[in-house]
Amino acid sequence: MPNTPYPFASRVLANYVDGRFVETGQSFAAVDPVTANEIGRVALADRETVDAAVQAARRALKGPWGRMSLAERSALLGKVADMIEARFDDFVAAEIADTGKSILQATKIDIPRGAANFRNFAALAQGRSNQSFESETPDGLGAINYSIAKPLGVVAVVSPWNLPLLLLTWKVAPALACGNTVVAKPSEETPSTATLLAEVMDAAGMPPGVFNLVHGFGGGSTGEWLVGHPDIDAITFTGESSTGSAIMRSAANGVKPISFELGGKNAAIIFADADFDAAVAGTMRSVFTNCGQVCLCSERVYVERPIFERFVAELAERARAITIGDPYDGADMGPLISAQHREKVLGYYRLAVEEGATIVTGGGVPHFGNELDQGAFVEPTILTGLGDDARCVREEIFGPVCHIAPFDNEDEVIERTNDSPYGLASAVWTSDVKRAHRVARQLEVGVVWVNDWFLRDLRTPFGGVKLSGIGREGGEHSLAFYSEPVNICIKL
Ligand code: NAD
Ligand code: 6OD
Repeated sequence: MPNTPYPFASRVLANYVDGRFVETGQSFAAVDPVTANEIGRVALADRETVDAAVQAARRALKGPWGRMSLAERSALLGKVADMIEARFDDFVAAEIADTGKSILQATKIDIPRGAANFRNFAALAQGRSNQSFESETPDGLGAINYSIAKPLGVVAVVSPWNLPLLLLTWKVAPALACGNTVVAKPSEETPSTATLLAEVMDAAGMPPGVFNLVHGFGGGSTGEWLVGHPDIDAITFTGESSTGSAIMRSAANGVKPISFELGGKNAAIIFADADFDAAVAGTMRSVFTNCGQVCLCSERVYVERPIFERFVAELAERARAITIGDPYDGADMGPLISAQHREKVLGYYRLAVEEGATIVTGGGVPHFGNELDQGAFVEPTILTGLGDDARCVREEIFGPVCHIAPFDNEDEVIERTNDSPYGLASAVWTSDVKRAHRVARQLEVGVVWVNDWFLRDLRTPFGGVKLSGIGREGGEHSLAFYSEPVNICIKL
C-alpha cells in the first residue's frame, strides 16, 4: 500500500505557463472528499493567465518544439512516461487525495494509463510517419499529389474529475505527439495530478510553452476563457453533455475543430446463455468501479427473464459486501467526488422511490461514527421495478447505482437499449457468438464490449453517439483529430 504523503501538503498548486510555475494572488480550495477537509490551495488562473498561456503556446509552435524531428519529440514523450512512473507513488497519493478513489483503482488503472498514454501515442505517431507521405502516381492530369500532416496549432484540453490523469493525458499525449502545443485545464475538483504532470514536463525538459496548465472553474471562469480564446486552434473536451453544448457555442465563434467525449446512460445486457458468474462479476465492475463515476459505467442492466431473479439476488449480495470508507484503510469503494455531487446522487435515490422503484439494496448513506461522516459517501444501490420512461432510467446519475429490468427477447432489448438520448457504451453478456455479433452491430453506441467491460486497446476508436459525444479518439483517430492533412498538388 503506498504510504507517500500528499505532494502539495505545504505548497500552492500553481499554474504552469511558458515553462514557469505561476500563482495569481487568487486561490481556491482543494478538498479531500473522504473527510471534506481542505488539503491545499490552488492558484486560480484569471483571464490574463489564460491569455499568457495561450500566447506562450503559440510562440512555442515556432520554437525548438516546432523544429524537432518526430523521433526527438517521441523520445521526449517517452521520457515523460518514464518520469510519471518514477514518481508513481506521488501520483497515486495525489489522485487519491483529490478523489478518494480506491488504491486498487489508482494503482492499476489511473496512473499506469497516464504513462501508457504518452508511450502509446509517441509510438503511434512514429509508426504513422512512414505512411503520411503517400504519393499518388500521375493520373493523366499532369500533376502529382502528396499529403502532409501538420499540427493544428494550440489545442485547448478541458478534462473532468473522474479519471483525472488518465483522461487528461488521453488528450495531451496525442496532441503533443502530433506536434501541437497545449493549454490544459483540469477539473477544479482534481488539480493535483495535473500539477504533477506539469512538474514532470518541466523536469523532462519540455520546451517552455509546449505544455501549459491553467487551474480554475468552468462557466464564467478559466474554462470558459480558455475555450473562448480567439487564439486557440482546436478544443478537445471530456465531461458532461450540457457542458459540451456550452463549449460548442464558444467553438462556433471561430469555427474551431472539436472532439467531445460526453455523458452516458450505458446498458449491460445479460442473456440467459451467458456465463452467469462472469456476467455477475463483470456487471459488478461495470456498475461500481470508481464509485460508479466512469462515463462507461452501466446504469441500466437488462437481464433475460429466466435468470432475472437469480441475477438480482446475486448482484445485491455482492453489492452489500462492498466495503466503503477510507481508501487507505483498504476500502473497496471510496466517496463520490464532492458533497455537491453526493446531493445530486442522493436526489436520484429519492426520486427512484418517488418513481416507484424497489430499492433492492442501498439507497442511503453509510454511517461511520467518525470524521468520514463528513465525507461524500453513498451506499452502492440496486433498483428494480421502474418503467423505461422513469427519469432514473433515462438520466445519467454518475454514482454507484443501477436499475435492473427483465427482458424477453433480443429485438426487445435492443430497442430498449437504443431508446436513450445517450449512446456511449454497452456490455453484452452471452455465450452465443452469432448473437454477440448480431446484437453488437445494432446497438446505437460507440463502444460495445462482449463478455467484458472497459477492456481497452488504445488503438481502437473511442467515443460516443447522440448526447455522448462528437468524433472518435484512440489510435489513428486521435492522430487524425490532432493533425491537419494538407494536400500538395504539383503540376508536372
Ligand atoms: P463537467 O462537464 O462538469 O466538467 C468537465 C470540465 O469542463 C471541467 O474541467 C470543468 O471545469 C470544465 N467546464 C465546465 N463548464 C465549462 C464551460 N462552460 N466552459 C469550459 N469549460 C467548462 O464534467 P465533470 O462533472 O467534471 O465530469 C463528469 C461528466 O463527464 C459525466 O457526465 C461523465 O459521463 C462525463 N465523462 C465522459 C467521458 C467520456 O469519455 N465520454 C469520460 C469521463 C467523464
Ligand atoms: O479509456 C479511455 O481511453 C477513456 N477515454 C475512458 C473514459 C472513461 C470515462 O470515464
